[in-house]
Amino acid sequence: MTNLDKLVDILKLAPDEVFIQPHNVPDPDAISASLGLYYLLNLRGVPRLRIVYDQEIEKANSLKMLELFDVPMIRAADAYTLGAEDWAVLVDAQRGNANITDLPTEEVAVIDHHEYKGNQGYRFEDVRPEVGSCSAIIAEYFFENNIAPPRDIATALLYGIFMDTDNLTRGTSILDIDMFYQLYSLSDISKIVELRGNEISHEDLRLYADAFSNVEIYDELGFLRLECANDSLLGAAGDIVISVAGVNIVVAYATRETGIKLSVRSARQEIKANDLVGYLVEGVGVGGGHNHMAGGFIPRENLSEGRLIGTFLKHRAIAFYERAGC
Ligand SMILES: [Mn+2]
Repeated sequence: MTNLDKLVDILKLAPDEVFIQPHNVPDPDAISASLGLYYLLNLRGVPRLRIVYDQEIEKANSLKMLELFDVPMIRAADAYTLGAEDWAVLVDAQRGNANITDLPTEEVAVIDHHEYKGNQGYRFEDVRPEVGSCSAIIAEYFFENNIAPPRDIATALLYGIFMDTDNLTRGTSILDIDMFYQLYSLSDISKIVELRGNEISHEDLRLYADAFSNVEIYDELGFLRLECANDSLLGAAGDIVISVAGVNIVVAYATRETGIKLSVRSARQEIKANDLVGYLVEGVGVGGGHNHMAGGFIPRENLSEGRLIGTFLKHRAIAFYERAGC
């Protein structure tokens, strides 16, 4: 029995609808993994299937994906029939993570590539932190069951692998490379080119320009402040700063009304992004992620007025960096 067989057997027992739920503000990897899984479950006859997500999709390439691949995703606020009698399959996220809203559904299954948070009552779990993208895991569900992904889905999955592994250079596993290779010949490269050409919007460009003008560097550490509420830009801006010569670790942050949003990148083996973010938010917030990329949040009420957030983060990041003996 393959993973897909097991998952389908479970989901066929669902009392009502089955929602595929990626993390909030879905990125290309979350969107393509959800789309691929939707296709497979539909093909295998799981009834009353939908994809639901919370919060706004902000990035230009994510929006372009919805349009190019006709992704049937709905916002939680528009899912009128969603309730406690429905089941959910979490994709590219796990229960208890800061980046996913706990909807009224029962979370019966999880497919993810983030750090394993333990079984949270799932009947099915496939969590592989060593894999660089959730799209590669879903691509494997196709190939190990001898199901050829349709061209659009192959293309979406290929792009998901591309984005989450930063063009096969970040946290890439053999599975990502294998799946990349298998998907490549089935994909429409002109759509990948179109997506690459839609990675930032005109408005993003202005926000980036402001942010890059205030980058501060301390040895290999880069600090970056974004003056906007658009969370998904934070990670993307961090990716650009980490490509600066000499910078190997980036702490990017944005202040919002409710608190401080953090995004951390590390290209140094000795400094794990998830450990660094954990240190930054210790006692004041939540955070987690992978060795190379991680995120966090500090609620505003946990920061006293006298503590300047930039100074607070720099102080902690430098302490962590120096303790690691870098
Ligand atoms: Mn992912």
